[in-house]
Amino acid sequence: MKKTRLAVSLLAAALAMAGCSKEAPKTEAKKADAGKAASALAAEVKIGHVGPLTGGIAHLGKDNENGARLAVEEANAAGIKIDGKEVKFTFVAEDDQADPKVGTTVAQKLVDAKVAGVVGHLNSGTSIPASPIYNQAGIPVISGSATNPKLTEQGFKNQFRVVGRDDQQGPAIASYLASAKKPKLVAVIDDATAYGEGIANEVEKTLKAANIKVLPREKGTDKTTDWKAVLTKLRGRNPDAVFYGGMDATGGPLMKQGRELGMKAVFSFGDGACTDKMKELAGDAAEGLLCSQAGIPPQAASKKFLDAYKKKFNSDPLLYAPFTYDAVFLLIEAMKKADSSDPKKYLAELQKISYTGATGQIAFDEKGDRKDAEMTIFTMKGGKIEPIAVIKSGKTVTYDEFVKTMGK
Ligand code: ABU
Repeated sequence: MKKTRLAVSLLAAALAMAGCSKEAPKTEAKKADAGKAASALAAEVKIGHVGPLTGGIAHLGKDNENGARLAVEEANAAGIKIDGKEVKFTFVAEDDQADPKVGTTVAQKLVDAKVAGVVGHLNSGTSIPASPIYNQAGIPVISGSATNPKLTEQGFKNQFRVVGRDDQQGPAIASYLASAKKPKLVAVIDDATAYGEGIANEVEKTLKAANIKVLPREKGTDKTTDWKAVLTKLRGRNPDAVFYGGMDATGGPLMKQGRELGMKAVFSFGDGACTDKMKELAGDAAEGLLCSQAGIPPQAASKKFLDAYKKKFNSDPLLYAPFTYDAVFLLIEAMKKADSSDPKKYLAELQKISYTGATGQIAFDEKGDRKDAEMTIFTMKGGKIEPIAVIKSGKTVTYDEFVKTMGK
């Protein structure tokens, strides 16, 4: 009896195993079918963003990243279809630490991750050395903040920017300084980066062309926060104005120490130091500074963008977040037009795009620069930078006049 029961159990086990092995191909086939169905429904497209997320200007990197991240989330919510498939955009964020070497390393990392497009880098000093890597890989890159002209002067057809250039921004802030403050002698300082040195050169050129005397150049680095030696030397020459080419992390201490040393000069800056952070870093000394941004002011961006940014991040954009937001949507718009996320196929659409974004009408010239980029001049008033004038196509209007033209 026992033997019979054992034989029955063994037979049942054998049949179960045989059943399993017959069932396996069916399950695998089902899985494969399900996979095919899913891939018809959704395709993953990676969008890279890169900027400094650590170090002295991490607040600016985060602002840029926020703009791009918001755009990716909105695009996913919109259920965009490309080549018949609903696309899931994946945001791949990298930290280049504002360091040229790290910039090239993370650029290669994004290429290896097979991103379809990149928004970044924040700095000209990282964007320029990273650009041949993206060019070699044929991946479209749009910077929302790098302003050194060289970036788009290398003949790379995949490189774009949605802000203006320092050969527009430098003359804009220098001309405004010259006409509003009428300095006779100006000190120019830079942080020895591609951006800082480049914009300082443009400012100096414009001032000299207006017959304004410029003192021999003084230099620091993008890490300098003790400017006392430089400023003590300059104080002896009693300049009417100072221009600093560099970022707010170093520009804030520069202005604070200048005032502490009793300098009465007008302090002026380019976009890297044209943020409310200057008040935090320089305190009351920041009052009255002049500075420029290479685009419309963030508060002039579309209401849709501003409301969504505030809702998501519980703060207002600091500097160029509306531009990185637009940069993501430019990549996606070009993909939609090409009906492909393959960089080889959608690049041509990006080159000829005409798109109305949060920062206005965007089209690129043959170099990849934004056509007709605005330049805005600001002053620090009551602890906030306030736009006072906008320059577009060589014409300067007050900010209030500009806002009227925007219908806001
Ligand atoms: N445009 C100001 C900061 C970014 C840059 O390095 O160009």
